[in-house]
Amino acid sequence: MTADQFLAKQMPQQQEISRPQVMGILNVTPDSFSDGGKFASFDKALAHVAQMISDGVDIIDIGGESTRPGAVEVSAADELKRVIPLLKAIKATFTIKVSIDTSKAAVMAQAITHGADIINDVRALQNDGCLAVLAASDVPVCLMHMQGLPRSMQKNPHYNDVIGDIKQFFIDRISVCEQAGIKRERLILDPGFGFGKTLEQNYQLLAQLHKFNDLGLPLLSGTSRKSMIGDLLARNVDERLAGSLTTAIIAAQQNASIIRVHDVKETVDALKVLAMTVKYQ
Ligand code: 7PM
Repeated sequence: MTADQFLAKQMPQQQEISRPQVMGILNVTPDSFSDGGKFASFDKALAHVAQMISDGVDIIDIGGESTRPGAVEVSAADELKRVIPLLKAIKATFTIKVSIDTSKAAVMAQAITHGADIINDVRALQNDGCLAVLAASDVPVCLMHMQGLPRSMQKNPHYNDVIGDIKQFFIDRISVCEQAGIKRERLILDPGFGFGKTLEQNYQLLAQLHKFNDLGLPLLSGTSRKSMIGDLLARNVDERLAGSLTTAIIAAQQNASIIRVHDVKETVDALKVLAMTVKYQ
């Protein structure tokens, strides 16, 4: 399946104009920053999924490894324990696309076996074995850009040209994927807001997201509740909704295909309002 086929709505409602798909974040790590502890248990996670579906989510993103700046690494065994039972339960209970946020080949392989619809890798398949696992499957994969590693990436981000450097990274990774047997049509690109970028670099990327459209692949934008909003506005994580919605709209206006968010209901509303204006442009 190509990423575009994956993203195509099966039967668009008559009044529903095209809008990006909303990816709802389901964090299952105990230390996840925004929903910390709140959805830690299995039942609460499933209840959160049910709520997001009722709020209009298109894809559920399950993250088992905290990628927070400064985070420590999690073992594959721990990640598998957190992610796979939840994936199985979601697939058994609901009809919804599920994305697995992982950088580990073993987790990718198990996730694909148990019905994951997309692999979301903040390390863009650079870890050992990941290319081979994806090549043996046909699921779409999101390649995210990150400068440095979570532990230290926010220390001193540097680019010659933030758009140009990230675009070159995408071109290189697309080529590596194709050589490994992963068709270009399966790829989704994500500039990785907050992953080794200053506040100014994050906003330049957001303003110029459209410059990645010439690569001809779907774009994913993930800014929800991030420091680029909190630091600009001096807001705590639970006070970043207005900022997050604004960034979602700015990304959608530049043809982003997937918007990754915590606040599904509000984002779907905002995107519906935007979509209603698109036909008159
Ligand atoms: C703590 C801090 C926990 C930051 C989690 C995060 C992205 C992602 C994440 C993204 C894609 C978050 C991040 N961010 N995957 N995973 N794109 N594709 O804010 O921007 O959710 S983790």
